[in-house]
Amino acid sequence: MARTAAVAVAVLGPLLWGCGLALQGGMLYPRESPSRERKELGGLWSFRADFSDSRRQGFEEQWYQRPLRELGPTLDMPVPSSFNDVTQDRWLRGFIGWVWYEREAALPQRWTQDLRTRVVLRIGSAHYYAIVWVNGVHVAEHEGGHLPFEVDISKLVQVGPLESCRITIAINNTLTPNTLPPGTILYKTDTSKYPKGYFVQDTNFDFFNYAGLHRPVLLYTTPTTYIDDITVTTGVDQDNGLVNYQASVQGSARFELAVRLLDAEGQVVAHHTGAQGQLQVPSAHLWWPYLMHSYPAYLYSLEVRLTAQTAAGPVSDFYTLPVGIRTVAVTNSQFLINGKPFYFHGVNKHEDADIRGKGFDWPLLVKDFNLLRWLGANAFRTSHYPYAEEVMQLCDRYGIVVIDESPGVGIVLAESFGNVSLHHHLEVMEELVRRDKNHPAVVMWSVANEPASFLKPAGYYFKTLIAHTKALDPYRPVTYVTNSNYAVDLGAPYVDVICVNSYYSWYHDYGHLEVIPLQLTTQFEQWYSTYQKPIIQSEYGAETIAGFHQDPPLMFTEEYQRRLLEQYHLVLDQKRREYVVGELIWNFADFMTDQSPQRAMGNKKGIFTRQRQPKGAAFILRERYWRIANETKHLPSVVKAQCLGNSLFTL
Ligand code: GCB
Repeated sequence: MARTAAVAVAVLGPLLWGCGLALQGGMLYPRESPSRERKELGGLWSFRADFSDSRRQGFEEQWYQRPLRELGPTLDMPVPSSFNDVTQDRWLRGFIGWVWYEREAALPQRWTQDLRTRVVLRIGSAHYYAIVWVNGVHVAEHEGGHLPFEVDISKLVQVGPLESCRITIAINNTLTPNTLPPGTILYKTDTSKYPKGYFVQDTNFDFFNYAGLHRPVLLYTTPTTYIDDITVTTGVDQDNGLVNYQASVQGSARFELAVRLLDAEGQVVAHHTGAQGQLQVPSAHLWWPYLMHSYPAYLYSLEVRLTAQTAAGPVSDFYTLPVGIRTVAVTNSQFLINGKPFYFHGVNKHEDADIRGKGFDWPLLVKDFNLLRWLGANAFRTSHYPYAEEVMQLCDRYGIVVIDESPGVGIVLAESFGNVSLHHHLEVMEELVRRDKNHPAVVMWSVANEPASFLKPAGYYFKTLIAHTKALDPYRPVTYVTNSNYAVDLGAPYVDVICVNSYYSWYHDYGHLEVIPLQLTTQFEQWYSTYQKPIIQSEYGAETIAGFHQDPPLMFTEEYQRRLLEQYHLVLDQKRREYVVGELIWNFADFMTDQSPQRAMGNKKGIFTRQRQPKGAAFILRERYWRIANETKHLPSVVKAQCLGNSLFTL
């Protein structure tokens, strides 16, 4: 963004720096049930960006007090979507500061009149800092652009005859050294070069800082006494599946809980009563990753039924949680799922597409999963922030294993390793684990990507962050992704798996593909001899403009991308027999970045274009991933035959 306006962070300060909201509530994904309803608030919202120099006009004029359209011009803005690419306004595309969203929501009569109903407003993601008002009353604030937050608005809507309510959300996309990801507002003060008040947002990450209401906004109901949270962990004892559950209830201390576990055919296989317990499932179907079993991604349903006595009479609440029974473990050279060695052959993704930016979109999501399965990918990393909950649900259903990453990307300034940042980072990990803990697909947490982990405070920072994450979830390994030198990575002693990014023959030794085998071998051997931990090649790749061809290969052509991959694969094929447990290509698809001379309309390292069409490299990887899947010997013979015959495989 470049615009003459004295924004800024100093002025926004009191609102931006007030992090430290204690986690409240379990944040169970809103599902319909006999006791719960939901109402999507997607569609067109009224929208206005606050272009005033101070960016505070909206607060000064209290834009939340009256309908936005009564206070000035508004735009139609689709939700969910980023706002940046939807209009023809170049200032809005790069806008930094507060934008305002508003819409009226019609309310079913029962919601406003039945005082035993609890009405909750849930926002899937508002990037980056959000303040929410309902009918002009301040109800919530949230810091962080990639995780959901919600607020009970029953008291505001149960106030006599009311047919609708007005929801106003102000969102600020400014990134500071203490946000996640961090950023800096740079004021350009040389008046011979820049107009007065000129500033830009500087960041240390390689994707466009899209902003807006990126994920579904919805209202849902529960009874006033309700199931607030469920935590499930699973184990395997010989043939028995073990499902440990713990449920928490809000609204009454006098309640009973009954729990049933149903198999995929709807048959009850175990039951229990009480707020916690262990269900034993004889001859359990385990949750296996895609291509590792003839019936991958087996899901049971955990039905939780609450009955409570309240002053207003008896109340019931029902919630059903999908459950996959599986175990995860790490040795010094293997990653084990259900006790069997698992090799990650997959991709890194981004939430990114034309027009909608980071906005959630079902057609795009289903297309991406179809491409992953076509490719024979069994895993991806949520580079570089948590993805929508609906993505995690599809991973559970299709058996796509996930390395679930926090938005800790671009932590390079000393200030971003201080206590304020660390405190926020710990809180974000709490929000992430709270949201994703029950997904069988999630097998590892990644707390950061490419931090300056050679800086002195990084040792304490990662020791604390990883210990905290393990305390939150003792059942999953924890890592962060490094591009550091193996000898001076101060966080590496604390991770369970070394995830390393490298771009040989791309960011150096331009064009010299022949040096890759030596350099990559050295990389693996040095990391392994220093730490004796399993290693994942968590990024590698080459910028490739679809349709550029040259043989012998030159950089940016499809041929170069293919040859570079092949050089990496020579070494990966040796080392995966030793201690390398995975390879994730950078990137699944081309994606938008800030403008710079290094980026031609975004990052083009995708094996698919931004429109999800394959480049030549996609076919190389497809052949490879299916071949590796075959080697594991778990693949059912019919799938094997299709794969070996290279016939078009669709599931
Ligand atoms: C990296 C980063 C990723 C970039 C990629 C690249 O190491 O983790 O965010 O996009 O390199 O293409 O340079």
